[in-house]
Amino acid sequence: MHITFCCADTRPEPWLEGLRAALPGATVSEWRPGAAQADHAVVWSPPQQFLDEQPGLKGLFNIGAGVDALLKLKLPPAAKVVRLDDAGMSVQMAEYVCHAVIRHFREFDGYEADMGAGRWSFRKPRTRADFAVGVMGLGVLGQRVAKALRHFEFPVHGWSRSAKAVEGVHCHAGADQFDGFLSACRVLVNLLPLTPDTRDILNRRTLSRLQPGGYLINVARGAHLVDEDLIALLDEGHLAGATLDVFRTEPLPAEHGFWKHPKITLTPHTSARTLRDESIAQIAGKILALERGEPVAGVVDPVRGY
Ligand code: NDP
Ligand code: OXD
Repeated sequence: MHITFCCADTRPEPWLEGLRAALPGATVSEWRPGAAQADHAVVWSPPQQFLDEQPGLKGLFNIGAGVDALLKLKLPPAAKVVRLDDAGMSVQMAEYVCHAVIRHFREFDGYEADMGAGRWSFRKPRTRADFAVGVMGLGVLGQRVAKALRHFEFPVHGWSRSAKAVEGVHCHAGADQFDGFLSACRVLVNLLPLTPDTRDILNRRTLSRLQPGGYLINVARGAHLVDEDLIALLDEGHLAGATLDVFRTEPLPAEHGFWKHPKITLTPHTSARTLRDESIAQIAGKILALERGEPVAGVVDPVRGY
């Protein structure tokens, strides 16, 4: 069996060594133009030339959870596209989102500014019940985040395409229940995949439906958010703030209005990093399962887009 590796912005050696150790019977090599046909590929943002030269691939293993960039390319006809299914990302996402929600709810930025200015001043405790959190996307990451938020006793709502039952979470589903979901929430967390249905979904109309003093946490993809609508709602005062980890253009261009906005907290697409060892173990296990003709989790439906 031949495994080829073609991942942008990723040092190949540790991945190649890890895959060789996990798949001792396989030949594992970094792709170069003109390389021989492989059986499976481990990829992140591969060039179209790679896919064109590997028409016989049986599996394309994306070393991330989101496949929006991959699905824009013309893929080998028989290849199953398989995304990372947690692989250590959900606990990171839960940490990140809970941190952002608590930082906002407990007004830690305000305390930091006060203490920095030598002011010993208390703020009135806020009521948790007034800070219902809505999680858009109740998949692998969204469910973990929703459950983590419940540990801190926030009211939690979730929204997905198909109906779900998650203990302690008010679940809403489908386009018909979207507006009701939004108006039940004050803090909104986006964990949707980027698809034609979800592009630009965070816009003036939808964000205006959040309760006054609303707060946005976008950890999914930059193209879910209409940037200028967010800035307008922050400046008009309907939204109190936002934490953004993902952007339409990454790295975020130096001139972008998000950088210096006083109500926006930024991180550089780091909320849930791909963990190499966990990812290699998961991908190797799935390659072996596919070779045995067994089903694997995380196979992408190219029509649905996730
Ligand atoms: P999943 O595929 O497990 O979950 C996706 C969820 O979104 C599902 O609940 C799905 O509904 C729901 N959904 C999809 N389309 C719609 C729609 N049109 N309307 C309502 N709900 C919809 O994905 P993951 O949880 O693993 O990952 C989510 C996203 O997080 C990734 O696609 C990626 O973009 C982003 N991500 C960001 C990272 C970062 O570092 N910032 C790291 C990792 C991921 P249903 O359950 O009914 O199918
Ligand atoms: C992912 C990501 O999709 O890193 O996994 O954004």
